Amino acid sequence: MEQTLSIIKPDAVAKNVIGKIVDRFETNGLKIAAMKRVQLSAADAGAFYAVHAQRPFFGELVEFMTSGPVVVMVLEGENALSKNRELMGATNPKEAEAGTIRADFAESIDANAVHGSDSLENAKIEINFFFCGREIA
Ligand code: IDP
Ligand code: MG
Repeated sequence: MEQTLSIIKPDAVAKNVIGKIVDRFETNGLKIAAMKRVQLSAADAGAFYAVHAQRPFFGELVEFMTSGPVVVMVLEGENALSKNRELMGATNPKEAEAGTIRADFAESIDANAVHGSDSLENAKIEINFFFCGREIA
């Protein structure tokens, strides 16, 4: 069984579509093994996205990710990581395939509704960033 980290970003939380996004995961065979709603500080968002620190959009990304609460989840299931990436769609919602979360709920390349881990190694790091052992069940 694979685990991956998902975040419902501030734009989607503000649109009140948490349930609709969670439904995509459950309908497609992923289990919500952990879930909480949190307000990230700039330090939190900067640490979480440290891999992007040198990218030109890093400042905007931190600003956006702290603009309102997010919902962080551990998704669990067979091929959970690639299944989640598939359900998310492309980073730029304008390029995302029809029926994906980003095509249906996102407006722009920065405010793109969801985050998903990009490798099993990063998934482990990202899950540990947000959750302790007893919160994953
Ligand atoms: P991903 O979320 O599809 O894995 P990444 O390349 O890892 O995409 O980028 C992380 C996040 O940074 C994106 O989800 C998006 O919010 C933001 N981002 C990526 N590229 C741009 C850009 O060109 N301008 C503004 N924000 C961007
Ligand atoms: Mg990424």
